Amino acid sequence: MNRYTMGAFALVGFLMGCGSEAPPAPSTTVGEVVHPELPPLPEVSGLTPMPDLNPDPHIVEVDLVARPHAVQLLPGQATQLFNYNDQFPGPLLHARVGDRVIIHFRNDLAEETVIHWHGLRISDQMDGSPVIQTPVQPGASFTYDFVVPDAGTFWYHTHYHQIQQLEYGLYGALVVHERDFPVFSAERIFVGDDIRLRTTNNQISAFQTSGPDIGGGRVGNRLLSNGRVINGEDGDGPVTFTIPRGAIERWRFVLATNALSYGLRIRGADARVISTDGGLLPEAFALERVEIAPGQRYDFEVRPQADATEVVLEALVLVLDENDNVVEAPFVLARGTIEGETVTPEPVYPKVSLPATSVEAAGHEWKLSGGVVDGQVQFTINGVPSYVGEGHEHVLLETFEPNVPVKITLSSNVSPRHPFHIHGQFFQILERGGKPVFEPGLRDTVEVRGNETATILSYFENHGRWMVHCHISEHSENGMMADVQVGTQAAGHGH
Ligand SMILES: [Cu+2]
Repeated sequence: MNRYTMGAFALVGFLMGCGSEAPPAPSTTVGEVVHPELPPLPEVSGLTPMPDLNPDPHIVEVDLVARPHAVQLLPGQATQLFNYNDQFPGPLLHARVGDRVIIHFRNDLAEETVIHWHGLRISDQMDGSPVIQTPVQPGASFTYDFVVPDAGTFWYHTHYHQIQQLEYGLYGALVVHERDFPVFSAERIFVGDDIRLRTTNNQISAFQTSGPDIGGGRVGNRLLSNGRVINGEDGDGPVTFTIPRGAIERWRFVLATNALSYGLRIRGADARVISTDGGLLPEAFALERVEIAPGQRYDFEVRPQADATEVVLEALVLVLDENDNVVEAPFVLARGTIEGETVTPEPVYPKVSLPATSVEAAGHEWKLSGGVVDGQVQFTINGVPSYVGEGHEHVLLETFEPNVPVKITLSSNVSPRHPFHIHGQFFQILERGGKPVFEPGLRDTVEVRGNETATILSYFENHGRWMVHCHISEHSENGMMADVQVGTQAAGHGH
């Protein structure tokens, strides 16, 4: 992959411009609360979990600190990052659906920050919105405290000066297991990211305020898999492990890039998609590859093929070849060498049904656009730039009745793609360009491709004031971010 030069990603980036929870367990004695004996959560390999400080099996209580941290990404100088608990990616937050999660967060950065729990349908007070939560000052603490309502693969990340703080490494993965989770021979998690490093000293290169980085979002010159550099001969290479023949594994994948979308492919195994952003699917499906945009997640069921010697997880990424043509190149994120044998009972998936999609639903349109205003690139939703720079004021785009289905057509008349995220809610993707698509499962993020439309359906089940924005930080922080109100409950502004 060495022939793909630094800067190639950046240029290409610019050119391209309910749940799975089971019913509550029956109580054996009338009038008495009985906690059923729950099996311990399986290990999720790939990231170090946060130590749980609370002995109560239904409470996960952890310490989390954000601070500068140097990581040896490449030979030579260590790269100065911002990390959670001195880990890159941040430590794995691991819970079971219905658990109370308490995070004692301390900000040891020299700048303000907040944490967003991406995909969790919790209270808006705990969602990390800078409109609701006064950002945590340097040296200050904040306790996030919520019950996790849905099982799935989620993540947590800064929602403050996200262009820089996300690139600097303030993110981690969050796994919520189903109450009756399917049992696999192993579970693994992989977090994909990219980062732009100076070739001279391995430090994060300067942030641009105009040009391609803003137009299409900042794209790196290095690809990361669980914090390891995977491209270039000086990188660490993919995550490696062994996998026995006969294994049935669950692989979870989170894409934490600022702007870069991947194709994902698994070679050497029969792989099926079993879960999307919002948890397990009613029915798994096999595809040669799936597309994933910044912020989205997939879980795969992975069975090594009889004649294979390795199982490989690949990212398919657009790059420039030596003739400056845009081509797609595969990058190996993870490599499992097939070794030994095992017998794995068939995993038993809980029954999942999704909210109905063939329903009468009011149709709304959110127009995603952008242009240059007074020499400055500005992105808009329905013609209005909501959030620009330092002012944490969000336009209230819409008010929705809770539990009433709404169809929203996100239409883009500009060339860059917009992975659009709705906080605190799930939705399903119905159509692209007015035509039905097969993109099953609950989502909290949908990629709206350049000059295209995508139609989603949401029931807006979670009361509160919620951010809606492009997940390309360069777009959201230059205008493409607003709020919606669900129900009439006051959001209780922190300012
Ligand atoms: Cu965007």
